[in-house]
Amino acid sequence: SIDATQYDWQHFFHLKTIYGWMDVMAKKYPDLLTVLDMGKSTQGHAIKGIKLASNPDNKAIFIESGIHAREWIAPATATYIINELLTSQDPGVQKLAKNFNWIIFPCVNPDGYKYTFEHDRMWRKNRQLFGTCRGVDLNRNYPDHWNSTGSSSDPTRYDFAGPSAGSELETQCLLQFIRSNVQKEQIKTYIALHSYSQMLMFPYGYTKERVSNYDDLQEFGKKAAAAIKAESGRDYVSGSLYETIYPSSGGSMDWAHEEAGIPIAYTFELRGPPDSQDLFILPAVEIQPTASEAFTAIRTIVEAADEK
Ligand code: ING
Ligand code: ZN
Repeated sequence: SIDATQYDWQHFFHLKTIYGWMDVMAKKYPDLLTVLDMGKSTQGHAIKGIKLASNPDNKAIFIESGIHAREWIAPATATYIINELLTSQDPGVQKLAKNFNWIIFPCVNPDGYKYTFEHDRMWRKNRQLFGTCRGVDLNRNYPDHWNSTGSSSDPTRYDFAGPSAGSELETQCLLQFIRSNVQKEQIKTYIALHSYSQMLMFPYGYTKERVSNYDDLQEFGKKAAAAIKAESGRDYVSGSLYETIYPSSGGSMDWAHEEAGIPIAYTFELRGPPDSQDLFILPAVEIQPTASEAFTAIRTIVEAADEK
């Protein structure tokens, strides 16, 4: 086990260190923080998260990160947000921690994440075995217009959608968690964290048709991008996923919006490195500013939606 001083936002950490830190924080803030477990991955690792709850009647924000193993900035950003919500002296942040409950799962693909530390830094998928190759792209495996566009039926590909919709244990854990908690916890906002591209995207991924609350999501996204620009000078683009990055189906965000009925749903693409051919390898000095601007964007979206 670790103590809290061994965790920071100047390094990227192994899965077990992230989990150890969550346990430490839950011990330190027993009235606010609970460690959650949504079930086990293909290789038997627990998928752990936290719930920060000041009031059982609050509406909740759900954050998922690390669905793609190599995007290390995503889990680091998730733990940064947990820490800010618990320790910030900023009255605006304290208000968000008090008026909303936060359910955050930093690493929803633990097998893949572990593999990027131990064997292949550029691994993206889970580690399910298919004959001689491995891995489903978990962000193509969700049961919403599954494998209809921007995904592959070929297990050797980086964007393999899996043998069927929702085939993967990691997907099933998340589906079951959201299905059984969305009403009870009043989850109104769903954020998925990825890298790299500096984008704030909302549904749909599978079609260019406009989602019913397109105007709201576009407005909140634009406000969030402006808030990032004011904070760090970085340019983030906001728009529907289909029109902003590329058409793709079976992503968690489309499912969360369409089937789970969570109205406010975004996928963030965080920073890549300033200049490098390996765009997933962000220098650790970038963790703090990247995580900070992502949290600013989330604050902006949550506050703008709350005012509507
Ligand atoms: N981008 C995302 C990907 O899964 C995405 C974009 C998000 C597609 C949500 C579909 C649904 O490809 C990265 N960088 O992973
Ligand atoms: Zn990704």
